[in-house]
Amino acid sequence: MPDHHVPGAPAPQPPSLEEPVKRREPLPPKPDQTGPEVRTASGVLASADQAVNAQQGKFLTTSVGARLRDTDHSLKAGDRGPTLLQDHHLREKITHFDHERIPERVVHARGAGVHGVFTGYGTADAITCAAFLERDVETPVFVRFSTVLGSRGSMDTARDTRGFATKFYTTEGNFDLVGNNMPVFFVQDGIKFPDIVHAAKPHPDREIPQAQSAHDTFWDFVSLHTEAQHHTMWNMSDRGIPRSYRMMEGFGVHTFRLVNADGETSLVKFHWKPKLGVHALTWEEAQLAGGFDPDLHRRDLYDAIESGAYPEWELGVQVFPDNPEQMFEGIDLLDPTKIVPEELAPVQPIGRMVLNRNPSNYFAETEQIAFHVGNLVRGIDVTNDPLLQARLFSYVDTQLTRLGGPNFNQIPINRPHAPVNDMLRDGFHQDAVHRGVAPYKPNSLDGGCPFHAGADEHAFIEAPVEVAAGPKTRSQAASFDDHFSQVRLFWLSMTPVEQEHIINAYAFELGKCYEQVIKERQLQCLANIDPELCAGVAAKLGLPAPEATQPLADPAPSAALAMVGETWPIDGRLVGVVTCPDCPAEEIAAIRAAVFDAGLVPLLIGPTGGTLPDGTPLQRSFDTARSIEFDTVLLASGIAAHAADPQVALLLTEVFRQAKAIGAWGDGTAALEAAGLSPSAPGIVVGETGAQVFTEIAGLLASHRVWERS
Ligand code: HDE
Repeated sequence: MPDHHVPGAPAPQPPSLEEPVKRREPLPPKPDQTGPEVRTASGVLASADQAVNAQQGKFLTTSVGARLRDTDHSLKAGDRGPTLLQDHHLREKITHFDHERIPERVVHARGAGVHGVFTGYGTADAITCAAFLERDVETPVFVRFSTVLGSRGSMDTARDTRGFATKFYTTEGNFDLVGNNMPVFFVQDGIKFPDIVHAAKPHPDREIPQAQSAHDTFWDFVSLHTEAQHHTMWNMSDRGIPRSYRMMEGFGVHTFRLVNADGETSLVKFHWKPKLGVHALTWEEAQLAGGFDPDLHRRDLYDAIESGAYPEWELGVQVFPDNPEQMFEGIDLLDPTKIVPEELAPVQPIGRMVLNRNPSNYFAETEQIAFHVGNLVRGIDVTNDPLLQARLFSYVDTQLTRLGGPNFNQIPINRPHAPVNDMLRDGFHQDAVHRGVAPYKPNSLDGGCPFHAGADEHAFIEAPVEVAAGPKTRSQAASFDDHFSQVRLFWLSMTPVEQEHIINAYAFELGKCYEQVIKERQLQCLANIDPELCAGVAAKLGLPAPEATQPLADPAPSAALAMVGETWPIDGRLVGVVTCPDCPAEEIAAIRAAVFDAGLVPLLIGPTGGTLPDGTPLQRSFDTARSIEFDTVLLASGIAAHAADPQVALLLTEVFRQAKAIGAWGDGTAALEAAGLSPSAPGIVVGETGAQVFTEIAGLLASHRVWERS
């Protein structure tokens, strides 16, 4: 016996009589105790190198590291005999496979996530003490973009709202900004969320249609529950079919409460502003992509990052005084179906986000990330918005089923970059190896650890705002009752081409409904928004346009809502170059170099796959190229022999119809003629050399489309 102590002391040190209050690090384990060596879930010693989380070693092994000789044949009684139950490798392999899937998200199931970094500008110091917003503080982030309605395998380009959820791994804990690409929501109160989602998801009997709102149950609900009309019009606008995740705004939707170092509060709405501007697909592109490239948006995001065209956003806030009414210029800040036009409250930039790393494993990162609107940091708090309040409950709850238990924040992608000492214990998939015996407070056995943090020790602040007393009630403020004036504001803020797209979208979606009465009911809603809108949709449906049943509001349009009319950077845009073995090699090399140098990506399209005679690889053949993936198409000199190829004509007519620029030099113009396109049409650039044509095309791309053609 090395010493004579009596075994069984519960802790490494005898406890004090009084509760310990002196701050100290957690106690070490008892001398006889040691946890397992710290290893990752993949059996490798933990280190700063991310590779340790990946599987290791040259040999195929079982999940507990035994090397395997053969994984191609099960263990049988003779080579024609039955499989033996003792084949533990077969059983492990099949059993694990049988359980590879987890429930997909009940909404936002389809998504794409990437890593990046956020840098604070320090411009928010006066309104919040959040450390990550301080000047030049860099914070790692993971952003997941998503559609709402479709299943995990659905198409990226369905007409839908897009999720825009950002996890900031700050030094004060994780802050999740779980927003959308539209600033308003369908319902004002979280208790209606299951209703709108049940209405918008596929019909429960036949489970169709997938990933879209063009069906009876959606329009049944939104035409009856008219507070949904505002969000519905955003969905019918071009915002519902983004060109790219890189070209979307993001919105926190709700009003949040910020708290500064002096405890003063202000109300804010969060906005993400994309460096590349806000751009959409055409409806034709969106539908074609559903078949030709259902992964268009995730491919675009990953490819842009891989090619070094890092997507960027500025985070900004609209700031409002925290008055007891929580109103601003007559707009109820707690009503998530309302915006505050930027002309009334400008968006003030507070930081910049650059997305610069793709995930290495979709499941581990994008699928297992768990966002929660309650993941707040010091200086950022919630308001009483009744939609936000329900979300505070929902986001933890849903992970219990989806991620299989209460320890989902220990999954690597969810782990904070701040020390955790939460006294939460055990449960399925517990990954931490806790020490100590006293996961309770107050304790003396663990030396009193962990301790409460003081106000000067970065403790989270619940702003001590007044809560107005009142009777318990299932009702809402009268200011929530206006369901139409801001929908009209949005409609009046659109340019004519955007208005035309909105009319077409309503007509398409309602045209897909079976029930006449639902179309009529929605037309009545449109009449209460705008007579021209209503008449336009009614004409396409072949129905009479009803009169408004209430006076139309007279809001001032907000130019900030329109997507057309400015020019933007064009980094990462895709340039299709139609070429063939007869094209002069030096010209193809020159145009590729010019496109790359401008920060865009050239994709060479040839009559077949393979390479050009000088070995330059072709990325697409006439069979595999389709209009949707190119922002512009160039016709190289030398393609005359292929000018009449029907696939080239199809490509050009689609690109032309989609109002995208087309360029041609030398005898490349023969393909224009064969496709019946006039070289003098708007947005068609013809020139002597590829470089000359490309320079002009780049200018056109900055406006996204050749609008006069649409
Ligand atoms: Fe969500 N929402 N939501 N939502 N939401 C989820 O959480 C919910 C709402 C949003 O990429 C779920 O982890 C309720 C508004 C995004 O992982 C779930 C209500 C906004 C994502 C949930 C809302 C959002 C979600 C499903 C009404 C924009 C994807 C899986 C009270 C501001 C996050 C999950 C990701 C996901 C509930 C309303 C955005 C079930 C109850 C408003 C971007 O918890």
